[in-house]
Amino acid sequence: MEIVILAVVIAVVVIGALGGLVVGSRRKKPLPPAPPTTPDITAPPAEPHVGDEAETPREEPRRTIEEVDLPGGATVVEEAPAPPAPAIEVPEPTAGRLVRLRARLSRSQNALGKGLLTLLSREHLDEDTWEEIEDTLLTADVGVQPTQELVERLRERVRVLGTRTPQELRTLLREELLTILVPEFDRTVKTDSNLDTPGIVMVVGVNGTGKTTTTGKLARVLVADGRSVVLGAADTFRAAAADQLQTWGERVGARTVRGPEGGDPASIAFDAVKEGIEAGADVVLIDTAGRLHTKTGLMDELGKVKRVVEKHAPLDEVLLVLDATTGQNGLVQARVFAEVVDISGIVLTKLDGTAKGGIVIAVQRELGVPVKLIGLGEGADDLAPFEPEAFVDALIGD
Ligand SMILES: Nc1nc2c(ncn2[C@@H]2O[C@H](COP(=O)(O)OP(=O)(O)OP(=O)(O)O)[C@@H](O)[C@H]2O)c(=O)[nH]1
Ligand SMILES: [Mg+2]
Repeated sequence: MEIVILAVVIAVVVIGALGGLVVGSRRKKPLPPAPPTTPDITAPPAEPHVGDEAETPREEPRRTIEEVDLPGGATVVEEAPAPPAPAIEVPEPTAGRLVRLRARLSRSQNALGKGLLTLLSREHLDEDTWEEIEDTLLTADVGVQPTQELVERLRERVRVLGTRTPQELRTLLREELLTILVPEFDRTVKTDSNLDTPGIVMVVGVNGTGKTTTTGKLARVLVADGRSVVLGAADTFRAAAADQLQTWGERVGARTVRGPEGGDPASIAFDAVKEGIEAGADVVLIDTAGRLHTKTGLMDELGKVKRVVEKHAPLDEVLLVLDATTGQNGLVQARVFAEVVDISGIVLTKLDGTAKGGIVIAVQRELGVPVKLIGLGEGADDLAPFEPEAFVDALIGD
């Protein structure tokens, strides 16, 4: 009897324990790694499976420029499918940018204008004073030839003027600085092709001058103006270079054509233009690797990039990016680049960080090519069209 009771007790305990285990295991079983009861709201609607994930980016249709919502565009996306696509920025309009950024220019350049005005206001403009004026201009990298011309003209006009009020001197200096900046240069960045193909712009220069940044900023300017842009990452020295450009592009919805690290830059540039043509883009911007003008091999490579791209269509604009802080060495660079790729415009960067704004005058003189854009900071919209009048006003104040 006792054995029977014991057996029953054991049976009950065992069944209970088993039941518990079963329940316990039942409780555990419905908890797979990704519980269906708490759907991941960030997951794309297509519900990719673990194995699919690696494939997804490749399978996805690549984002094309047509999908970009241009400012003022007619299409408004009503549905809110929440794919975690990066928000596309709408860059600032370019009109009046130099005026907005003028404070930066005057901060760094004011010394030049103020210095000149102070010297010119001296009661006796003797030989020493004129020499000081010359030195001030030379220190600001205006260059020997333009400095001499400027001083000669000022001397002559001051002599003719006789008495001089501060206002007269200011007007005089303003006019002469403006003249030496050649205001009649056409400074529009040519991004329109006369053909059926997109406008093609190539950006060149020595290392670290701001080519990629400028290309990115320029893409923003174009997108803000309602143009569609394809970027070509023809800097294959470092994968990071293409990433850097692509990041700029993604911010405004421009796609980037890139190739393998160490690949042939000419073929990437060629592909970028091909892509631009196929996509019906308005402009293709080609960023190139920084190269020292003294390295003939690299300079030849740049010449090749140009020739290969021109199998599609002629380049509409070749922008040489010069770092304003490098001073006179920039002129030597400019000369060599101009020989190899026929520069059509100059971008002077980092003018926010130097008092040597005179390089604008010197470089235009040296190449006979206009400064078209100036960089006034690292911010995305810190690129301005170069306007001689606004520049001179920043130098000497209104
Ligand atoms: N202050 C200031 N910094 C600038 C300006 N333009 C570019 N830079 C900075 O200069 C540095 C170099 O810029 P990049 O655009 O990478 O130069 P890069 O010519 O493409 O360089 P490489 O491709 O290595 O030859 C970055 O830190 C930029 O933010 C400018 O106008 N003002
Ligand atoms: Mg670069």
